[in-house]
Amino acid sequence: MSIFSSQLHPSQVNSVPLMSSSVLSSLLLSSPDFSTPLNSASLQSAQLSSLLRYSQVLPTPLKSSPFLSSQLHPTPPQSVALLSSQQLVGEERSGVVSTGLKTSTHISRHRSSQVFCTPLKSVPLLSSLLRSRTSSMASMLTGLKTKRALVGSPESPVSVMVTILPCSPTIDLHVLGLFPITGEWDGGQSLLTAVQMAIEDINSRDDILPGYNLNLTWSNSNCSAGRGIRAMTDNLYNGPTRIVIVGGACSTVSQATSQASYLWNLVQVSYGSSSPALSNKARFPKFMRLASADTAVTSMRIRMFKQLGWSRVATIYQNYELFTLVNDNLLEEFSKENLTVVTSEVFKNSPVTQVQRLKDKDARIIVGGFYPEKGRHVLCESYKIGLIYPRVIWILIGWLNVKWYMEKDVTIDCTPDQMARALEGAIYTGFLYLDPFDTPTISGLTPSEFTLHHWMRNNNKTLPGDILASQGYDVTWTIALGLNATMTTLRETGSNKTLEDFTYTDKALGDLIHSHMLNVSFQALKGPVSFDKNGDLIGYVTVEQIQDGERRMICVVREDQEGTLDLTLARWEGGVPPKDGVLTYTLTLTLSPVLYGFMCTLAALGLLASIAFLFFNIYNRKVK
Ligand code: ABU
Repeated sequence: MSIFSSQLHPSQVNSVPLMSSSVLSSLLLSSPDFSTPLNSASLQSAQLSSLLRYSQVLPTPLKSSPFLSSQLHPTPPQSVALLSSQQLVGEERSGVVSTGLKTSTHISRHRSSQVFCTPLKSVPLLSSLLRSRTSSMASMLTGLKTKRALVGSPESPVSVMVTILPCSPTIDLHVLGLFPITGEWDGGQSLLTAVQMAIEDINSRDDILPGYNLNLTWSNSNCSAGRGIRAMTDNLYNGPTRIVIVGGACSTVSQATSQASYLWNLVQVSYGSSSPALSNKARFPKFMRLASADTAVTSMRIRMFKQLGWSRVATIYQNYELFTLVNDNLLEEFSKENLTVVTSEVFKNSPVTQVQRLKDKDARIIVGGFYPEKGRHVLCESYKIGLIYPRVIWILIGWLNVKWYMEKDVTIDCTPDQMARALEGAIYTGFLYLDPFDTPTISGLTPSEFTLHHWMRNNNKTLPGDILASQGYDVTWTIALGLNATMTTLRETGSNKTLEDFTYTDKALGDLIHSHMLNVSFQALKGPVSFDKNGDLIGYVTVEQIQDGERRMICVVREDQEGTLDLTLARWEGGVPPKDGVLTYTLTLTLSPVLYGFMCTLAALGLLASIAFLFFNIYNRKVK
């Protein structure tokens, strides 16, 4: 079974068949001269079986390649891909290939290294260089396109990309990336890898941007508007002309930078910013995103509240436009649906007072809007004053990192266990980031293959931003397809301009790129992707719940789909959803008429007796 056709969780990777370095090595060393194309005669049976073993870990299209199916290569190969084991463990071998040839970054478990592409005349040089290394490993796979594969031992698998590239000089198209590696939300750590993976895959394709090479330079935006602006301008004033900006992730950064980037004539495509404000084309004319605005979950939230019998809801949110706009939208919809807003608390720095007010107002269902850093403070304070499950259910946005509440934070004094207790039962409403049907994408990679390779690429670690890493990959394909379509139009219309002619002042070419980007539609990791007139994505929304400390999917619906949500997978203490407040009962107690009449008669007789005794006492007052 091919690992590419199976649904593997990264932790299962050790159980799949792997191509050992010795297999690759034998392939290299068995060919005395790499200028001689491989043919059936030069392949020993052991090598054939090695190749066939390798084919077991290759995706189906590779298995059916002429080379593997017939063991004959009909025409002399034009280029080869060479990997060395030293590269896989990180030794630099740059400079091996003469300049002017296309090289492409290749991934390893340990660090990036290079797959060199070279015409056959250069191969003997490379071959001897590789042979001089004791543990060298190389592959010569002719007639094959670039594919990801797993090599190494089962205990220590390495994700590699084997590449056969056209060996003609290519022109760099420079893309500027803005990633929050640190800051209030640091998801750029994971997204950067996803973008780099997509760039490698795109550069290895000869049908996307032929003759061009996408080249990413990136900066840490620190999830801060100021740092983002600084990073963008530094890059735009220095170095080569950038043709597009990828990012930011944090809306604070995207809003600040995209109010300026269009003045450089640049299209900016975000892989994560979800502020509703960013749909405003008057403010952000050339901004697009693969993320939906967070207001897209409002209707689903309200349907869910009604289904669960919750009509008293409180909100608490951080003072950023991203959260205030979502809160305003929610309150507006609440009033239309006659739902009660117990209180709506906003905070900038410390949320202590606001959390206490939630308790004073007996808030039970609380919608929170915050970045993880401030969110941890809210949760810790809530725990301290007893706002925890099952008394309280938090309703949060889905893009928060899976374990955001347990990330190391010296500014709070709650333990991870206490934080987990406070968040148990919480509901996340968010967006679908990976196609649940595992449909192969335009790159040939399926969502499960992406998850596996991305996880390995990050040294088998879970990183902040993992949850939406697929959007980094998809956004890069959006950019490549948009540029590819622009290139085609320029050629078909006989324009004397090319993509590399782009300048920060060429409005016509800038607008052409923008319009082609908006028209992009393709099968992405998150499913079919297309954009509305505002450059926003139309996607799927999800409900998840924290059950026993784990985030579990409850249901998925299209953003614009009406109707009842299937919440049967939600779990509650006692089997029923908690109440949204203290229950107030009005009881009317009635007496039976007979008892009432009897009591009234007794009362009247008592009254008459009292009056009679009064008169008796007055009348006899002088009697001694
Ligand atoms: N999607 C993660 C970051 C959210 C935002 O700042 O828009």
